[in-house]
Amino acid sequence: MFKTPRGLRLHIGIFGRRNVGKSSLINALTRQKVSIVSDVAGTTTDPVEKPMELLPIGPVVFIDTAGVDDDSFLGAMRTARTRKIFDRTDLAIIVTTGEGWGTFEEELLKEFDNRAIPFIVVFNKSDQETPDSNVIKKIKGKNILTVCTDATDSMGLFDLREAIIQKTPPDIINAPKIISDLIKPGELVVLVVPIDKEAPKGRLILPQVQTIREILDSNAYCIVVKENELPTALQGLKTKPAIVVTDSQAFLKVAADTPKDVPMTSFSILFARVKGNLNELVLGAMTIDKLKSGDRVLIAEACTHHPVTDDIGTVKIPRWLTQYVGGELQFGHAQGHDYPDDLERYRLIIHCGSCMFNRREMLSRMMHAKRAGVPITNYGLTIAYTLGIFERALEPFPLILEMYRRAKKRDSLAKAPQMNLD
Ligand SMILES: Nc1nc2c(ncn2[C@@H]2O[C@H](COP(=O)(O)OP(=O)(O)OP(=O)(O)O)[C@@H](O)[C@H]2O)c(=O)[nH]1
Ligand code: SF4
Ligand SMILES: [Mg+2]
Repeated sequence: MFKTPRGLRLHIGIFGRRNVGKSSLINALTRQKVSIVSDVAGTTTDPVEKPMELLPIGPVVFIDTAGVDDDSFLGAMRTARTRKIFDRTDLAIIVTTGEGWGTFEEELLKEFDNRAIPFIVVFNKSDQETPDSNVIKKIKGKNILTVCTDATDSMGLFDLREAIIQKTPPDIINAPKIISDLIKPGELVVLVVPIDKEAPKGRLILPQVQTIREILDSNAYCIVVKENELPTALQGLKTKPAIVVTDSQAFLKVAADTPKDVPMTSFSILFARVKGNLNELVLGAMTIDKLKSGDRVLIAEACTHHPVTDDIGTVKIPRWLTQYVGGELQFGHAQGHDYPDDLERYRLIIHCGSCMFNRREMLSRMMHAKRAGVPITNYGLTIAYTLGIFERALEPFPLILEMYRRAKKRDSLAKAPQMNLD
């Protein structure tokens, strides 16, 4: 059966103290025994993910978490893991019981408020405990949506589903466009896909497939070529393409082979708009000019594959960056959902296109970077910058190009020696 990739699903995280019935709720919502339920506090130790279709929202993934109030050593490790789930939660469900509301739940509210994550409060075990009326009054005063459930008897689940639909963030329903705002119906797009050692066997990767799908949805059409076939393919065309999109590893060759009047960019720059914030990532790339020998650079990749020879994250980007800076840099690497807590150590973070992540996880990473005062950019922008084709790669986005030019001007004015007016 066809499965929607996780990066495109609404991530619903279920949080709360131990034993309040988080796992029982997930099992009741999905009508499956996804998580082990027991009356022993601390039963769920590792996050459990359950993808399902929740109409009318569509594909979602429920994430069951370990109880967060455990203060033993092992509990602290669980807590750290559960915290990481905050980073990818689009919608949170805080589970408590009638008599269980306390400072811990208030802390969860604060955390979600700070992160602008919408949430619902569920009073579970309502067959045993009635929520304290003062607590209900206080929560409702804050305009928080509450639901009472009995997970053992599936009571209140209809209300909970309704609440989830009501609280689903609109950017999930109206996800940012990959390419459809850059093309018109009937136009042609040329996609350049190198088939090298990193290419998976027998298939294309997700960003390429999603881009093709959106071109088709826009009633436009595309051709897909390897970088060496691009000149022949362009020569054979009767119509000029609306845009050429390349894997950023072939950027330099594709920039040279694409006529100057045809806009050109990379998949990872297109995805910076979908998964993160292109403006900020463009400004982040400007830090490359400020890097000095000895600076630490973090390279973060959402995939957890073993590096291949000439791997983009571990070999190519470090090599291009070192050549550009003209001195040795210190590189740190993060893979999958792991992301260092001590970001302050780094001068710059360079992230992959994060097609495997949901948008929230990339935005959370950008938020952590901002809080630590560390600029962040992505692979495609870094490659374009170090190869001297940054402006060319931003031409399809005139407003962002304009913003970049203004920021560059400000930087060079700040660097210029001040005139002595005495
Ligand atoms: N009476 C009643 N019991 C419930 C309800 N929901 C869960 N339980 C029981 O409460 C106990 C704990 O349920 P779990 O679903 O394992 O709780 P949890 O929050 O996942 O617990 P941890 O994984 O330890 O954090 C089990 O014995 C459940 O059968 C409910 O609505 N009513
Ligand atoms: S490394 Fe990043 S951009 Fe590349 S396929 Fe994996 S998640 Fe997607
Ligand atoms: Mg559990």
